[in-house]
Amino acid sequence: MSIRLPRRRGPSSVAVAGALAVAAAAAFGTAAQAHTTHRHGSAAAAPVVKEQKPWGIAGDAKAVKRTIEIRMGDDMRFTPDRIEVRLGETVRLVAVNAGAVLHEIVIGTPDELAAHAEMMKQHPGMEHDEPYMAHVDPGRRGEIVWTFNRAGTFEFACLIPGHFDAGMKGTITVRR
Ligand SMILES: [Cu+2]
Repeated sequence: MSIRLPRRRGPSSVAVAGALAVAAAAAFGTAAQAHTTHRHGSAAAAPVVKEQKPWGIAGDAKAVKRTIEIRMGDDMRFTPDRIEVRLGETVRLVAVNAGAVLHEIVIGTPDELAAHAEMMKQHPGMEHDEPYMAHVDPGRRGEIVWTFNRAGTFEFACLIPGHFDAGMKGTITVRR
């Protein structure tokens, strides 16, 4: 398919300005969406953007071979608080909120999680949604489908102010 465009000697400033406006609008649209689409477990949400992270990449539900249920309680504990996966394994993490308050599970490196927790303290109303996290209302369950394609020791944590400091975290070991 070919589209004929009128010949130009160079990019007209109008065209450039227009392109920039479109790009800016797209960027703002994405940001706005990221801050309003918050509810997890709604599988009908926008398609997951697969971005490689040091702790893996968003997984395909079809590739899931194992489901691990993790209970979250108001005692600020995850049960189990240690999980082991094989390098390359795609796992469905089902976070069950057995408590009476909101909890979340976020996967990352220890440094990344600590920095994120600090940011949440400074911006208490902050809402975010990434394929490596799930926010779970009391009595509900949330899911993360994640491919652990990087070996190492990672963590999962609840970054809600107070919860992280109370030690609400666990360890994920990815073995070769
Ligand atoms: Cu929590």
